[in-house]
Amino acid sequence: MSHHDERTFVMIKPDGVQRGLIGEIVSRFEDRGLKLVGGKFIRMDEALAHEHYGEHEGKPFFDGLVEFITSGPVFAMVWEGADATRQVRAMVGETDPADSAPGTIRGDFGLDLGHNVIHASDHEDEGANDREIDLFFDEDEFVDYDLDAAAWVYEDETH
Ligand code: D4T
Repeated sequence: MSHHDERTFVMIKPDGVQRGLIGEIVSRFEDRGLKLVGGKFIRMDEALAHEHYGEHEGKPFFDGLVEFITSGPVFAMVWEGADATRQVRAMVGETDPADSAPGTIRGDFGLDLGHNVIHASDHEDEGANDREIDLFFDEDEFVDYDLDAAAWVYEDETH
């Protein structure tokens, strides 16, 4: 079942947590048929924020971004499934909620680029998933189990 086990990193940002959207967002990924393999509710410190957003260091919005992402708890998760990285990014929408289609998470729950509710690893940046998963999770924090619903999500899974 190797093509069903692609892992992707997702994080509900402080605005999403404060607005009570954890349940709604988790439901969307569950409803899609993805499998939750790891999750943690944490407050990011500055060092972690700098590492996570290192590619943006020096840009005008960087300091505000670090301040925002460390301003309250985030809910970090790893989801698994076929083509998971690309599918999750499509469900998340564009970086700017104002450009995001209705039906996407940012298109349904955001209006402002600086408060875009959720982060998900970029499928066009090949190393992003592994890098971000490693940054937030240790290997022993993943839960190994069979998701029974997978037999009904995937045609080639056995019942
Ligand atoms: P993240 O990384 O948060 O999922 O967002 P994206 O992958 O969709 O977009 P990104 O890395 O380009 O931006 C990271 C983060 O910075 C905020 N931001 C971005 C901002 O406040 N002002 C800006 O001009 C840009 C480009 C929003 C997301």
